[in-house]
Amino acid sequence: MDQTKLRIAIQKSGRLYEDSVQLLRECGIDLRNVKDRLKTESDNFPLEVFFLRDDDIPQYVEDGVADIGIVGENVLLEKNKQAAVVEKLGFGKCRLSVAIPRSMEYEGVTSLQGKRIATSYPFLVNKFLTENLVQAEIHEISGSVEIAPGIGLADVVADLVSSGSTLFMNGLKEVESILQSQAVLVKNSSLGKQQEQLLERLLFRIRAVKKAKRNKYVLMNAPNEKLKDIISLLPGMRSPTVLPLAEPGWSSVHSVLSEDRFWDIIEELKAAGAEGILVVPIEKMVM
Ligand code: PRT
Ligand code: ZN
Repeated sequence: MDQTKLRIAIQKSGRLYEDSVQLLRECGIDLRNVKDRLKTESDNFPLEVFFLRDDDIPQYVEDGVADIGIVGENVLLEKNKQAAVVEKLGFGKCRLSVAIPRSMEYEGVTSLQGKRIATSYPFLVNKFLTENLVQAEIHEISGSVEIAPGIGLADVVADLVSSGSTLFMNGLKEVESILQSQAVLVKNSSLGKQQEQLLERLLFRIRAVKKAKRNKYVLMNAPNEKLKDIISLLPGMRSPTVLPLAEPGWSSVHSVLSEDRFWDIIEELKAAGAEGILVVPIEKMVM
């Protein structure tokens, strides 16, 4: 086997597949033949990609069959394997929650005492119950957990939720959140030196892509007499770029804005006299 390659395990199909492949592509890593393959290699980065069921990824990374992997924190923690989180990736966000029939009385976790809980996450649910000193019966089922109360298999469920519409459609309501989850990059605990170096290169790119997504490039026209006020509103990487326009008395101001205060700042810029504001996505941000 070629030791100079970094081997990454990603989901073969499902909710994390598209975002995982897209992230690698945004990192400038060419991946061809990704459809219905067990593995593929990149031509322009020493990366080998294994396509697996998400449940198997923590084990593969713990065993070192893959050096790194992309998996949901929910799966990583449920499997309880030795794979360290190196980066949160910002997609696949969901929570593991306890949900009960809408008609059931609920006065806090003690209401779960003696109940039958259907879940695909027995380890995490058991931990939650233990921490809360509640005894309940866990029924492990692998899919369609939300129908369990309706068919009499369980009293309540603990399942992943994102919009909440699946619970709603099944007459359930969320009462406890056990875990907040998103996709993470994990690594084997004893990577070789070359693999560590390749991982550093990959991480550098992932961070540049993530940072770019959180920021926008903004261009606007400003009358020169208002420049001082406008510039004071802009954070920018160092300071904004100011260029004269063909029309005397006007300038073009360029800056980078982060999404947290984006709309507030745009409104303030308008109020301060900026015109023709253009907002452009940024592809990569290397600091
Ligand atoms: O075949 P494989 O085993 O690889 O895939 P899988 O079927 O086990 O997993 P998949 O593809 O469904 O999900 C992969 C990962 O996506 C999960 O482990 C989570 O980390 C993440 N994720 C994010 C979700 C959700 N959001 C999500 N909403 N996984 C599942 N759901 C399900 C949930 O179980 C419920 O049935 O979607 C339904 C609820 O969605 P809402 O929007 O109605 O609340
Ligand atoms: Zn799975």
